[in-house]
Amino acid sequence: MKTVFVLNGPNLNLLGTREPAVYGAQTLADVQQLCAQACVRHGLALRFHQSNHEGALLDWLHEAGALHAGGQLAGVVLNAGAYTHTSVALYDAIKGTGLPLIELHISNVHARESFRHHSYISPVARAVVCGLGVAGYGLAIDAIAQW
Ligand code: CA2
Repeated sequence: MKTVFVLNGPNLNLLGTREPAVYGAQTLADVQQLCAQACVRHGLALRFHQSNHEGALLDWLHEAGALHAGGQLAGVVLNAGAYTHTSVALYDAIKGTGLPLIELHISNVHARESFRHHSYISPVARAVVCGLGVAGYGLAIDAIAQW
């Protein structure tokens, strides 16, 4: 059974507690459940994580990279939060490991502040899902299951 990593960056632990107009009312636990259901549908194992620390995200990307090298990875869904717009380190990790990865944003970042329009992840992502709310997580896993 191949594994899907779903990685969530800074402040996404606050999902469902504030800014419901932007991010919706569902919590990160709801998102984890939605991802687990999508993985069951496709016969995939799930690793679901959130951290407010860039280094933790890097460590999980490296772990996913090791699984990828061993042919045991289905793909990665990464919502890097604000690190999307700042992190050369995440760019380097994804590029260096050759990870098959979908960049995900709950909100439509292009309809928001201009500092959210640039992404260090997009050039090294296979696809970008943005603006579909938390439903995007399930759709991203559906896409990975077809790779
Ligand atoms: O739309 C997305 O998924 C984002 O990746 C979310 C990030 C933001 O910095 C990106 O530009 C777009 C922020 C996550 C913060 O999540 C919160 C949720 C509820 C309350 C406060 C923050």
